[in-house]
Amino acid sequence: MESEKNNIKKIKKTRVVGLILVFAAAVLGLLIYYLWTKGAFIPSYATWHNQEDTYAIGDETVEFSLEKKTLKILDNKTKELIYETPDEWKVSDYFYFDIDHDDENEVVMVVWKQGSFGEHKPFWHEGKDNKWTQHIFIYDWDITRDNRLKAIWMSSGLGIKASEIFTDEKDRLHLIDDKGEETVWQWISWGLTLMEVIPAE
Ligand SMILES: [Ca+2]
Repeated sequence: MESEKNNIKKIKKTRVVGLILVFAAAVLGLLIYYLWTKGAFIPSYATWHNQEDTYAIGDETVEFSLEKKTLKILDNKTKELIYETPDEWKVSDYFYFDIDHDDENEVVMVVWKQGSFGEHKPFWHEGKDNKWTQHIFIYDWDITRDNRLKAIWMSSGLGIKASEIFTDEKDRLHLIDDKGEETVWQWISWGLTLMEVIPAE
């Protein structure tokens, strides 16, 4: 009788421990998922910049502020927020220069986001498109828009592990990957074209 009671106690205890473990695993899973959506597992080769610049564009003077992976554009006088990148985007760097050689500067952002293709997942791509990938987004400055930015070129996932990106005097983009290999990209007729590969030293 006593041993039967003990057995029942043991079974109950095992059930409680089992439930606690299931609960803990669920909480851990939710925590990992939450951190994942916040970009906590973006690869460590990503280099995050904080930067502020002021530009006179047309009749406006605006402030660009990149901080905590968010790019904001503000009216320099009133400090009114003109544009802010969505929370789902993590901005590692940005540039304001004439990438397409039309004598007007573009806003170029280096963005980490979940999903390589956004709304335009190609039909041949199977499975979920929710990995964190690195993108280059290019915008014209458009005074007729409240947020001033008109998207002209949005890359899908780069496929290069770009650790650093910089511009040169020919308005080209240089990408340095996690192994030190450098690629040079130039706007030719539409979009960026690979011009040169400089191997790592
Ligand atoms: Ca331009």
